[in-house]
Amino acid sequence: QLTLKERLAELIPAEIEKVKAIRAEHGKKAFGPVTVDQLYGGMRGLPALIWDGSVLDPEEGIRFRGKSIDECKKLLPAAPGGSEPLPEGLFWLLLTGEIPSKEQVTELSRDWAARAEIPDFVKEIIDRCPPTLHPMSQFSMAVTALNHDSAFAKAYQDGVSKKEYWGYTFEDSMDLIAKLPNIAGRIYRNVFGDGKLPAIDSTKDYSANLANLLGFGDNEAFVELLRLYITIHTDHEGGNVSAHTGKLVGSALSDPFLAFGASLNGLAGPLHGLANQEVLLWLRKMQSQIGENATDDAVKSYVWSTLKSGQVVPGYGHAVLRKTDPRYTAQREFALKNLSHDPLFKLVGQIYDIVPNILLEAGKAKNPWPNVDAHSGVLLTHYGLDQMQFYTVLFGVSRAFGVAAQLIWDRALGAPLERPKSYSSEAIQKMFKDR
Ligand code: CMX
Repeated sequence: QLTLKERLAELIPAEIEKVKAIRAEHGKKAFGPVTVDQLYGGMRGLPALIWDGSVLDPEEGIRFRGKSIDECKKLLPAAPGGSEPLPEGLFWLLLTGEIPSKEQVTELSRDWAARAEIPDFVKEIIDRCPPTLHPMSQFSMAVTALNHDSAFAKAYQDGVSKKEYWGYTFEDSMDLIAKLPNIAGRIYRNVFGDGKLPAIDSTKDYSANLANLLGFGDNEAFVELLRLYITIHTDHEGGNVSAHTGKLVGSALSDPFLAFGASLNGLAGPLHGLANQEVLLWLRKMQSQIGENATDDAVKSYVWSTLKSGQVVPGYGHAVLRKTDPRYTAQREFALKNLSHDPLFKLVGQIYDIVPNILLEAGKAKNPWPNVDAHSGVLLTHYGLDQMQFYTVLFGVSRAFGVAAQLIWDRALGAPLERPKSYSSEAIQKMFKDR
């Protein structure tokens, strides 16, 4: 059976030809008009990027290489005795468009375990962070520092040919993904525990090792949750802040550690990945104000008070989606199966029945439905991982899979430096003076 790198080496030449042919045939065709609103409005809907790994349909949600979350759950290999998909399989799918065999997935788990150790100086960087420094800042610092050993950066300095870029990017990406559990685990244990970490077990899968580093290795339900969690958080097409940042920074031929460090800083914003922390804070604040078994009316007036004080309802709305996020639904299904009586899960369900109507009535949000972040914290809290400042780190570990896959393909296809055009408001006024 081929390794992932061997299979990629087979696929790349045909893909290069495919892109050449598309550009030769369609290269000069237009997508349609670009409006001034799009320039001022966060480029919403602007066609600007190519990424085959995943595509987001506003109504249906994400598909990874054409496969819905439900299809991935059915098709991707699970751990022995488990039923959730292994994220190793999703990484294979993102990179190749193919479903790997059980053996290929096991080989990836083994490879990542073998690469998991982090350099001593990176351990020291993490250990010297004050526990008051947000885990995401610690995370991005540690990831950036991994560039010390970048195979790509070294090869570039040694004058390697462009044709070889993807191979070094692949090696760095594998190292990056492999080292994240040790980084995340160290941050978690330093900030919330006694700083002591168990060793990686080379016979276990990625999620089992991560769970163990966090102190939940004995809880098989939590391990299964992590497998699902990582799988659904990996990628969300190319334009979201973390994915696009990774691609943008990578386009300067910054190595995968530098590029993904930048992704993490974007993910750390409250309108993006930090929303999973914000949801839990918001729920806890709600409970402290209106009690644990609040009536619908009390919840409604709490939601309105959030909106009236000029804040967003975290976990609701989306820049592209216009329906309930299937990543939310996948987590809800997990909860129904494993923790249906959890009081906080019930509150999340109660909010689902209330918030969309209020957001519609308020009349601003284009999408009143929940996104992925509305649900994840409740599941983690159920198993005892209730330190919400850590939640976005887990999102970050997962997002590395998508960003890495994109970086590898960008280097394989020779993606150029990104450099869109910016305009001044004065130029816009002049340009459209008489139109
Ligand atoms: N609560 C209150 N107001 C909201 C809202 C929400 N959940 N979602 C959107 N709005 C408001 C916007 O703030 C905006 O207000 P202004 O006109 O005053 O600026 C208006 O509705 C229109 O916004 P939109 O076009 O519907 O949404 P955007 O594409 O601009 O932004 C997002 C999308 C996700 C940032 C926004 O819905 C939001 O802030 N949601 C809450 C934070 C959140 O859950 N983020 C996580 C997203 C998923 C992820 O990346 O992890």
